[in-house]
Amino acid sequence: MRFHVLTLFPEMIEQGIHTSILGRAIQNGYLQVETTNIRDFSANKFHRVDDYPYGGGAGMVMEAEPVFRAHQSVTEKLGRMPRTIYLTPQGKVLNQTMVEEFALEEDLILLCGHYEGIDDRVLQEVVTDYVSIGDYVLTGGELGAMVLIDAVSRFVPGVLSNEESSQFESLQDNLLEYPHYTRPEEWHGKKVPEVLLCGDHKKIDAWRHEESFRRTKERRPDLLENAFLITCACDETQPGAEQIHKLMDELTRYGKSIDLARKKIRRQKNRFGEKEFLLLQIPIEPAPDAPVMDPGEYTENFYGRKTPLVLILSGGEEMADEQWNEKAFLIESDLCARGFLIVALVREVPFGEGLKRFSFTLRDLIYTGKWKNEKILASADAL
Ligand code: 6GU
Repeated sequence: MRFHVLTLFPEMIEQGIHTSILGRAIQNGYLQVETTNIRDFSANKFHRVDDYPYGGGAGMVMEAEPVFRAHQSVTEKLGRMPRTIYLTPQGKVLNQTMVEEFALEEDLILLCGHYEGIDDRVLQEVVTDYVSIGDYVLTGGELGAMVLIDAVSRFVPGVLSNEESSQFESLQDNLLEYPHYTRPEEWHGKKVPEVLLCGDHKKIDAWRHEESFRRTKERRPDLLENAFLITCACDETQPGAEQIHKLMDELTRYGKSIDLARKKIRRQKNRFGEKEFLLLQIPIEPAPDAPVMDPGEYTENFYGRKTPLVLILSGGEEMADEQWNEKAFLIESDLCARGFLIVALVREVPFGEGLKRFSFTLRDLIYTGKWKNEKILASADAL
């Protein structure tokens, strides 16, 4: 992955990134960080890049032209227009989902401002994303760019070694990580929790999940507002079951799964609460070899209590749009009547890169609470 930083203080970036894990990743060729000094593109013989603001007021404003030329020098070299992120307290506050999404890009241009900001006209022309690193004001965008580079690089293959990359990260599932312990077993009279020594991994996982929850409640109760236990329910005998499990792996580490192919499971009552999130995949048309003949049979014992639901209606490729919509509407209405809130309606879980993108869309929807205001309606290829 390549980062191209446009800045008035390239030495600040250079000094920051050549140590530790990032330094190693750059040496090993997994990352490239190039800086471009905006001052080199000044049209002025004194290399000035700022001027007084129109309309008066305090401070100086960075001129449009040097920023534009610096940006152009990068895009011309690349022969394309990569995403360009302007680091500013007026941006969207960086979170883990955004970080992982940025990590999918081949190149990112990071634009750092100074003084009171940059002439808005050049921002309108080159910037695709406005990003802030928190609700406070910094003297310039460089520290923001470095924070972003560090966080994004962790998701670039090869940057972290096996020991460094953690499958269980703080903030997955909107929960903080559980506490960690290493030798000795007793230190300053404090013992390592017994359960960690028992060797029973199911028990250990359950304990860690509880501790994560306890910690989050104590330290970041705001995160719990949008923390959900995700369950996926699908007919494991039907095509697409594998895709939905892949999707689950992208969304959560504490997910549950219900196999609707099992008669016993369909017959028992399945109740879901407000703090649960359901991914439900059912065929819109009964397949000849399916264990049930009507989509409704899959969920007749499902009950929600304002439980958000992502509905995947698979199959039905030969159905006319009108017929499809009618059928989908009936299934949706039935689920709504049973206490579910439909957040998204999808025809199929996408494959490959599309799956990743879809999972980011869902994560953004689930873990930021956006699902309360937006509903996504899409076929897989539209995502
Ligand atoms: Cl990314 N830049 C500046 N200048 N101030 C900030 C920021 C970025 N994020 C929070 N405050």
